[in-house]
Amino acid sequence: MLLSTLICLACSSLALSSTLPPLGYERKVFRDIFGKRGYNSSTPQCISDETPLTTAPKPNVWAGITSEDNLAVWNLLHDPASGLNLTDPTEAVLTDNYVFWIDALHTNKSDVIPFIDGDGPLPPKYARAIIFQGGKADPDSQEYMIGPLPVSAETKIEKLDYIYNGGKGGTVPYNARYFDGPRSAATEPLIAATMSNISDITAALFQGLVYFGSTDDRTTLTLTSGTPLSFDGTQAWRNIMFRVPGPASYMTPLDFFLLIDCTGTDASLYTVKGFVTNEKFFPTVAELRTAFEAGELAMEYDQTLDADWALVNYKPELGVRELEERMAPSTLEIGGKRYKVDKEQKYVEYMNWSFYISFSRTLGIMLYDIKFKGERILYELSMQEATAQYGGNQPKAANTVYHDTYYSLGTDAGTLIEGFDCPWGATFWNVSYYSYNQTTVNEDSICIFEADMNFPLSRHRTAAGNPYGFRNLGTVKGAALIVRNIATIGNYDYMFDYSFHIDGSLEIAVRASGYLQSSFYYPDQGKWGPRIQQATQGSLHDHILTFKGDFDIVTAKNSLEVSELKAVNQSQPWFPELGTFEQIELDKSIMKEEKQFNWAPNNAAMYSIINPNATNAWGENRGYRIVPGRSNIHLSTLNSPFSLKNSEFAKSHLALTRQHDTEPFANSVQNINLPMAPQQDFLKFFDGESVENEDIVLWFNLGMHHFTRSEDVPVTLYTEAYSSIVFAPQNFFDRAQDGDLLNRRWMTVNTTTFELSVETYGVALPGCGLSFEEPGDHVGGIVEY
Ligand SMILES: *[C@@H]1O[C@H](CO)[C@@H](O)[C@H](O)[C@H]1NC(C)=O
Ligand SMILES: *[C@@H]1O[C@H](CO)[C@@H](O)[C@H](O)[C@H]1NC(C)=O
Ligand SMILES: *[C@@H]1O[C@H](CO)[C@@H](O)[C@H](O)[C@H]1NC(C)=O
Ligand SMILES: *[C@@H]1O[C@H](CO)[C@@H](O)[C@H](O)[C@H]1NC(C)=O
Ligand SMILES: *[C@@H]1O[C@H](CO)[C@@H](O)[C@H](O)[C@H]1NC(C)=O
Ligand SMILES: *[C@@H]1O[C@H](CO)[C@@H](O)[C@H](O)[C@H]1NC(C)=O
Ligand SMILES: *[C@@H]1O[C@H](CO)[C@@H](O)[C@H](O)[C@H]1NC(C)=O
Ligand SMILES: *[C@@H]1O[C@H](CO)[C@@H](O)[C@H](O)[C@H]1NC(C)=O
Ligand SMILES: *[C@@H]1O[C@H](CO)[C@@H](O)[C@H](O)[C@H]1NC(C)=O
Ligand SMILES: *[C@@H]1O[C@H](CO)[C@@H](O)[C@H](O)[C@H]1NC(C)=O
Ligand SMILES: [Cu+2]
Repeated sequence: MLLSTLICLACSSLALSSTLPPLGYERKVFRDIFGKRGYNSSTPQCISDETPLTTAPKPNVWAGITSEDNLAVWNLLHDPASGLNLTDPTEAVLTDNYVFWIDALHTNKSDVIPFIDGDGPLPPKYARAIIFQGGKADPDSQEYMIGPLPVSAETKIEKLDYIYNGGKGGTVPYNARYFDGPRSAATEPLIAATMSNISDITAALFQGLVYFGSTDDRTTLTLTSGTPLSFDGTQAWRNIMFRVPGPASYMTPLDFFLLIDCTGTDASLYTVKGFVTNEKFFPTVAELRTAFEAGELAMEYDQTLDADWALVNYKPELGVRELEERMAPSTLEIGGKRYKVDKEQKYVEYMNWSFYISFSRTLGIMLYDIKFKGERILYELSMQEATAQYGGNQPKAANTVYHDTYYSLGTDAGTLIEGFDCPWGATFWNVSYYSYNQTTVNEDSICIFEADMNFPLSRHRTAAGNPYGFRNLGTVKGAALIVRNIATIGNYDYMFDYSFHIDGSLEIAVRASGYLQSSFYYPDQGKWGPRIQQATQGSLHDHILTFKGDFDIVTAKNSLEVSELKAVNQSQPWFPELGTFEQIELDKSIMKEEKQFNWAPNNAAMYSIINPNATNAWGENRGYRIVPGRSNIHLSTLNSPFSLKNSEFAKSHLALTRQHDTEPFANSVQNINLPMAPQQDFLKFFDGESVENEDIVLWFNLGMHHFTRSEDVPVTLYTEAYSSIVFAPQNFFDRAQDGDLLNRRWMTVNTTTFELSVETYGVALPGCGLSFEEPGDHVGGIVEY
C-alpha cells in the first residue's frame, strides 16, 4: 500500500521522477557487491544454473506489448493528429492532458482459444492507456484501447469501455482519478501555509517537529494520505497524517491529522476541513490554538525519533543462538533442474505440467493455459486485487482502504535475493513494464524453482512380524515447482507462490511481510490493536487478495458441483437395536446460477469444478476440487462507506460467474476512489446467468485478518501472515498420479527368507562434492538393486 509522502516527493510523484537515481540503481549495486547473484561461485557444486530449454507450442499471446510497440503507441497518442492535446507528463500540471500509463490490453479469450487449440489466426494485440484529461472543460481520466499493433494505418485509438460496467465506461471523474505528483503538488501550498501557521503547536506536541513545506529546509515532519479520497468523484479530500520521517516512517506515526478538501483542478479553491489530535476534531486553526493554549492538547507518549528498532537488520541486543553462525538448510536442485523453460515465450514445463506466464503492471504475474498431462485445467489463474481495510478512532485508520492495483502492484515486484527470498540456483526472470516512453526492467523479480516438500507425497508400510517390521514399504518423494514473486507496495511485501505439485494439484499461497501501517498509541483504543512500541499501535485491518480462476477442466464447459456433508437420521435393519441413528452422507448438487458464496461452516461442503461431459474409467465426472487452505477469509465490513460498492469482490470467500470477454477483471484500477459510484461493480456480474455446463470462472479470496501484535515489529512475519488454497484432482484421473514417479523407494521382505530388497529405480543422492554412505547400508540387510 503506497502512501504519498510529501517530504519524499520521489515516493509519490511521477512528475518528479527525474530526481530519483537512475532506474535499476539498487539492483546494480546489489550485483556489484555480490557478484552474479550473491553466492560464492567457487563452491556451487550442488547448484545447477543451467535451465533446460524447450519451445512453447504457441507464442505467448498473453505477453505484454514490446517496447517498440509501447514507443509507437506513445508517439501515436502524442501525435497532434490524434487530437488528444497531450503534455509531457514530466512537466504536466493539473489542467493538462497527459498519459498516466500504457500497458497491454487483456487478449479476449474468444480470440485466443481458436489460435491455441486450432489453426485460428494470431489474436490481435492491443495496448491500453490511461490518460488524465485535466485540460478538458469537464476534467476526467479516460482509458483508451490502441490497436491493432504494431502501429499501422489501421491502428485506432478508441475509448476502452467494454470491460467496465459502472455506466461511464473507461471514464473516471477527475476527483476520483489516481492521486499523482501533480495532484499532490497542487495541495502542497495549502498544507505548507496551514502547518507553518501552527508550527509552534506541532513543535510543542511533537519534540520540535514542524512542517513548512516539502522542500523547506526547516521541515522535520513527513506526511501521508491514502485512499479512498472521494466517495463518488464529485468531491476529493486528503486525510493527512503526520509522521516522524525516516526509513520506517510507517512505524512512527503521530497523533496529528490535517483534513483538507481538494476538489477540482483549481487549487486556489482547496480548503482546510479541520485538524484531529487527542481524538478531538478542530474545524479551524483558531479552535486548535485555543485548545492548545488552554493546555488541553498534550501527548502522553513521545514517538521514537530514531527508528532503528524498526529495521530488519541484526539486533545484537537480542543475544545469540547456539550454532546460528552456520548456514541454514537450503533447497538445492541437486539432481539438476527437472523443468524446462522457453525464456522468450515465458513458458514452463515441469513433470507433465505446462503453462505460460504473463505479467501486467497492475496485476503482476498471471498464469495461462495451465495443463497437466496434456489436458487443460485452467485457462487463466491471476491475482485481481489486493485490498486492505483498516479501523481506528482517528481519520487515517478509519478512512483507509487500499486497492493495490491502483498503485500498479506489478511494477512493485522487486529483485529477489538468491538463497533467502528464493533457493540458491533458482531460475530468475526479469519483469518489465513501461514508464511513459521508456522500458523499466525489474531484474530477477520472478523466481522459479523446484522444492523438496520435506514430506513424502505418499507412503505406506505394510507391517509384519519380521526383523524389519514390515512386509513392504513404499514411499514417494514430494516435490513441487514454485513460481514466486514479491511485490513491495509501499509498506507491505506480498509474496505470491504458485506451486505445481507432482500429483497434479496446484497450490496458491500469499504471504505478507513488511511494515504495518500503524497508528499513534492511544491507551483507550485497544479495540483497534495492541501497543507495539512506546508510542505506536498496530492498527487492526483486513487483507483480502482476490484471484480469478478460469477453469477449463478438459474443455471450457464446466459446472460447479457442491457435495454437502449432512448428518442424517436413518435406520439399517442389521442394527435393529438402534432404531434410527445418525451418520453422514453426501448431498450433491450442481450450482445453477452465478453467485457469491462462502465456505460452509465446519468445511462441510466440497466444491469441485467438474466437466459434466467427461468421466474417468469409473464413470465419475472428471473434476478438480477447490480445497480450502489457510486463512480463507473475506472482508469483515460489508457496509463501510469507504468500501461500499467498489470492493464487492472482497466480500465473499468464493464467487462463480460465466466467462465473458467483457468481464476479464474483478476490479478496475481506479475504482478505489469511487466506493459509492464504482467504475466497475463486481455485483453486476451476478445477473442470473446459468453456470451449468458453461464456461465458468471461479473467483476466490485469500487473505488475513491482521490481528496485529508486538511481533509485527520490526515487520510482519511470513510464518503467520499466510493464506493458501489448493486445487486438487477429484476423480480427474482413474488413480493417484504418483505411479509414474521414479523418485521413490520400494522395499520388500521375503516372508520365507526374510531377505530384504530395496528398489531405488536408479535414483540416488548425487555426490556434488559431498560424501554419503551407500543407500541401504543403514538398513543392515542384504541389499539388492
Ligand atoms: C569462496 O570459496 C572459496 C573456496 O572454498 C574460499 O577460499 C573463499 O574464501 C570463499 N569466499 C567467500 C567470500 O566466502
Ligand atoms: C490543450 O491543453 C492545454 C492544457 O495543457 C489547454 O490549455 C488548451 O486549451 C488545450 N487545447 C485545446 C484545443 O483543447
Ligand atoms: C473483446 O471482446 C469485446 C466483446 O466482444 C469487444 O468489444 C472488444 O472489441 C474485443 N477486444 C479486442 C481487443 O478485440
Ligand atoms: C493563521 O492562523 C490565524 C488564526 O490563528 C489566521 O487568522 C490566519 O489567517 C492563519 N494564516 C494562514 C496563512 O493560514
Ligand atoms: C509426460 O511428459 C512426457 C515427457 O515430456 C511425455 O513423453 C508424455 O507424453 C507426457 N504424458 C502425458 C500424459 O502427457
Ligand atoms: C535481466 O535484465 C538484465 C539487465 O537488463 C539483463 O542483463 C539480463 O540478461 C536479464 N535477465 C534475463 C533472464 O533475461
Ligand atoms: C521520451 O519522451 C521524452 C520527452 O518526455 C523525450 O525527451 C525522449 O527523447 C523520449 N524517448 C524516446 C525513446 O523516444
Ligand atoms: C437425529 O435424531 C435425534 C433424536 O431425535 C435428534 O436429536 C437429532 O437432532 C437428529 N439428527 C439430525 C441430523 O436430524
Ligand atoms: C454435455 O452433456 C449434456 C448433457 O448430457 C448435453 O446436453 C450437452 O450437449 C453436452 N455438451 C457438449 C459440449 O458435449
Ligand atoms: C522368497 O525367497 C525364496 C527363497 O529364495 C524364493 O523361493 C521365493 O520366490 C521368494 N519369494 C518372493 C515373493 O520373492
Ligand atoms: Cu497487515
